[in-house]
Amino acid sequence: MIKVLSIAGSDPSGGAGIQVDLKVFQALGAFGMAVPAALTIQNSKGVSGVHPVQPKVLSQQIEALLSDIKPDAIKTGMLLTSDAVHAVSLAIKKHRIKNLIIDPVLRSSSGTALLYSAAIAAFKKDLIPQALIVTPNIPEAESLSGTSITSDEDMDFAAGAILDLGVSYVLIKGGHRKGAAKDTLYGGKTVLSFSTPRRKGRFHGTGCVLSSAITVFIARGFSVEKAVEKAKQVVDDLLKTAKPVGKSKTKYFQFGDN
Ligand code: PXL
Repeated sequence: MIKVLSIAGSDPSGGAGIQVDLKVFQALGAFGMAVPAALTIQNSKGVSGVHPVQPKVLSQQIEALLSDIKPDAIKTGMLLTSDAVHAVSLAIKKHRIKNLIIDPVLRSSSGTALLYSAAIAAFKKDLIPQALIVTPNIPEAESLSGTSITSDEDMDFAAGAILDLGVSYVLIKGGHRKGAAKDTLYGGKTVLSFSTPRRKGRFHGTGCVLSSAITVFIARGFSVEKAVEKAKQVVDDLLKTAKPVGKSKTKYFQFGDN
């Protein structure tokens, strides 16, 4: 049995955060676990509020789990506060977690901060160096690297700056740029690009689904290169069947026969 854990925000609408992470874990045949690090108030129209989980409660949730069950891989998503970043960083260090996948969630599509800017320094210093792979989109890569990205060369430079934080791999997701959805993986022997067709519409939770799928494939023992390639294919297949669930046109990923 493959066991995986998500430490991330709660999205009650089921499209992102720990809710969709668990759906991905289930769909890919892993035993999924989830610790909420923060709560969001949201529906298909966007996020209207965020609320931290008390740092002590967050630590206790993680400690209760990790003192009992050893996950084959852990992912983190929305952490919101520097207290949460510290709590997660300490637990990852204490339990010597090697397969750590970080989705460096900074903002929702509607613009709400999902990691406060005051927490970014601790995130870069304490958490990112412990990760096997971090999966920023372009704005997140800009924040983490402190550079701006308008060209492929800028992206290479930003990736170098993020690798310098001490993480082994960085996957920069190009979905925010024009053309095909091209993601680029840095940190291995060569730089690898993965392109899938751009699918029509606005989607909710794409980054969460990608990082959760990577987490399962890493837990199964695939190389980072292969895990990213397989996860990217999983996301592209799910994009084809995504559909709106609420009053907005934003499409949500569907698992099984909905
Ligand atoms: O997709 C980013 C994201 C991650 N985690 C949670 C979210 C969102 C976006 O809204 O709500 C909990």
